[in-house]
Order: sequence, then C-alpha cells, then structure tokens
Amino acid sequence: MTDLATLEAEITAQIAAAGDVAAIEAVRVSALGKSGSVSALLKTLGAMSPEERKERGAQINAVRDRVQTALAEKKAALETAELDARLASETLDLTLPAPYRRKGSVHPTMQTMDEMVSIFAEMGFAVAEGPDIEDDFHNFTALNFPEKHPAREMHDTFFFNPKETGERMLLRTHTSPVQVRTMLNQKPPIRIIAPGRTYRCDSDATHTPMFHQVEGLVIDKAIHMGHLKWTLETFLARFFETDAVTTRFRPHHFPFTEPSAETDVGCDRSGGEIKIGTGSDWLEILGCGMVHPNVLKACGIDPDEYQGFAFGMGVDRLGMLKYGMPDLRDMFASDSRWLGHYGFSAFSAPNLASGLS
Ligand code: 2NL
Repeated sequence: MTDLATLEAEITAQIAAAGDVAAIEAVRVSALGKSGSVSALLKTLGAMSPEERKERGAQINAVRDRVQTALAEKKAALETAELDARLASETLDLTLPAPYRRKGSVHPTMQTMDEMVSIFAEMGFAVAEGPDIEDDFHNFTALNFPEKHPAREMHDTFFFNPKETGERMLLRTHTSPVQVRTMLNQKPPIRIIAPGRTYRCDSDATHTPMFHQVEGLVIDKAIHMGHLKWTLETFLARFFETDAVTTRFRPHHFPFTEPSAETDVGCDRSGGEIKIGTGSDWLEILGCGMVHPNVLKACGIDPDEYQGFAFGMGVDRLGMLKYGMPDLRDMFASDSRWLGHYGFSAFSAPNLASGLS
C-alpha cells in the first residue's frame, strides 16, 4: 500500500468513527485544514519534477476530492440523525391534559346577554333566534333599506361569493332579520327579543367585526311610543340595578322605524368612570322607534290594523358599561387572565329573584 493509500484509509476510518458533527469537523481540519495531512502532501509537489508533479498531483487531488465527499456525506447523515433524535425526544402529546387548567368562566358578554334576557322574559317577551347567514331580503329589503343605502355596500357588510343564481348571502348586520322572520311566520300580537351575534366590516378601538345585539319588537293594536318609553325605562332601571335611571329620547333616523330615536341615559363622568343613575351628563345607549309601515307591509302585517315599536342595543357595550371594562378589543382577545378577572361563575345564572349579578 502506498503512503497515499494508507493516509486515505486512515482518514476514511476516522470519518467512519466520527459520532457527531463536531467530530466530523475535527477530522476535516486534521485532513484538509491549512496544516492538515492532505494539505501537507500537496505542499510537497513544489519540489518535484514536472512529470512527477503531474502524476502525484492528480493522485493527491483525487484523494482530497474523495475525502471531501466522504466528509460531506457523513456530516449530512449525522445531522439527519441528530434531528431525528430531537424530534423523537421533543414529541408533545397534545391529547394529554394541560398541566394547569384555569377554571372556566362565563364571558361578560354572555353574562350581560343572560341578564337582559331574564329581564325581558319577566316582562313577557319571548326569545327568538335565527341564522347568522342571511339573505338580502331579510337583512335589508324587508327593513325598508333603499336600493342604494350605504349599509348594502361591500365595505360595510360581509358578503359571500354570489351563488349560481347571482344571489349574494351575507352575515347579518343586525338581529332584525330574526324579527322579520317572526312577523312572517306568526300573527300579532308579537312580543319578542332577538339576542345574537351580528357582523359589520368595521374594526377600531370602539368597533369589532363581530359584536352582539339584543333587539326587541312589540306588535299589537294601538301600540304607541308611550309603551316603548316605559319598556325601555323599566328595562334600564333593572339592568343598572337602580331606580334613579333617567332617559332622554333624541330624534334620529333608521330606515326601519318612523319616528326613530336614540336613547341616552343620565350619567356622571366626573370621577374618571361612568356612573349611571346620577349626574348631569348623557350617554347614548340604544336606538329605537315605531316600526315603519313599509316594514309591516313587507312582513304581511296590515299597518292600518297593527302598530309596533322596536329597539336595538349593543350587548358588549352595555356589559362594558355595567362591569367597568375599559377596552372593547379585550373582550374578544381570549386572554385567559382577562377572562379569569372579568368572567362570571357558571353556577350563578342571572335571574330577577336572586339578583342579576
Ligand atoms: C341600534 C338601533 C334598532 C330596530 C333596531 C327593528 C327591527 C324591526 C323593525 C324595526 Cl324587524 N326596527 N329594530 C329599531 C330601531 C333601532 O337598533 O342602534 N342598535 C344597536
């Protein structure tokens, strides 16, 4: 065996014996590094005759190339093995129970919704529900929205891709379609609330793309705005758990009611927080009005025989107000510390007999 063949055999044995990437690097330095064994042989070429150099040079270069290839292959194999070992040792069984589980709680929005439902239920309202995915008729047309109303635009409403018929479904922008469906399906007298999720293309400090509403609808003979005012004042007094609630009705416009009003509650903002039932400030809290005759007609009810009132309020906003949560966006961030702090016990469902909250 020539000295070159012996050297190659030695290096090959070292490569085979290397157990990790660091050992392979050490072999590479000792063979191909600046003062490595193969490099030292290449340095001897200078002293040779041209013919000898040509022959030896080719032999040494061939050894260097084979050593280089062997090093790269072994390194790749070792890296793969190391990764496999890590993957095997770091496996996480996601089906195992978490080491610490926070006790679940009722989200403040749902607590608020339950409170509202229990107050209206005691006042004789039935709860109505409907689909989150609606069509144009139930969400807009039946509610007297003009063809070119801005709420019908892409930038205000989440539309689905059109069906083959060209019809575009949408995510309901209010729970009014639930009331439309009720009017179409049952005869007056009607006394319902429609609690649920609603959706609008809107996201900033005071708006989330999904929010919760409770709407109310009363249809009967000789219903007037006095009934509306009493209903809302009675609700607000019970919701805020004080008899001192004052209200103010400001003229407004909704396509689906005539006349329409926005309702403010009397409050005090002087102490850095909002207190309901005292003070000389006003806070807008809901919208309401007498159901527009066009809406009654679209829902198969004769406006000459029946009248009605309707109202709508934001549940998340009312919950923030009642329970002192300062930022709307925290409501849907799923932060378990926030939920632990503001959440309610699942064993104390609100009812008027034991108190709401
Ligand atoms: C608001 C205002 C409102 C209604 C909702 C309604 C439903 C039918 C007919 C007529 Cl089917 N009206 N709903 C009426 C007035 C106001 O909501 O600011 N909501 C957060």
